[in-house]
Amino acid sequence: MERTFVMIKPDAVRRGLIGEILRRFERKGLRIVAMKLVRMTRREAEELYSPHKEKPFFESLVKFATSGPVVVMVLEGDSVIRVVRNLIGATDARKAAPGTIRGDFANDIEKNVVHASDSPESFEREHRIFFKDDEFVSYE
Ligand code: 3AN
Repeated sequence: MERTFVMIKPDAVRRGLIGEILRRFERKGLRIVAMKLVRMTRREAEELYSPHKEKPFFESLVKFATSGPVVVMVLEGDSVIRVVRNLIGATDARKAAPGTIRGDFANDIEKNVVHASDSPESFEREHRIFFKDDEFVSYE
């Protein structure tokens, strides 16, 4: 079974959207196998967004990610990386399809409500920033 790392960003937490976003993952049949509310450190944000280190928006992104609490989680399911990317919609929320999380709840490329891994390699790197192996819970 595949796993993916998901983060509910500070804009969504601030707006009271945690439940709404989790509801969409649960009703799709994805299983939450680890989850917590954290205030990310600057170091963690820099590691999470390290592929964008050279981009002009990097500093702004790190500031935003550390501006308030986030919910980090690991979801499990068949093809879950692709499935969650489809559920959240395009990076630029102004172009995200209606019915997707970003399409329905955001209208900005930076404050776009949710992050999810885009590949198994990203999942490996990203989830290790926040979770140890003994924090996963298996259940039927
Ligand atoms: P995604 O989150 O859809 O995988 P990435 O990995 O390309 O998108 O970008 C990571 C984050 O960087 C995005 N969620 C968004 O907040 C921010 N970002 C990406 N492109 C831009 C941009 N052109 N201007 C500002 N922020 C951006």
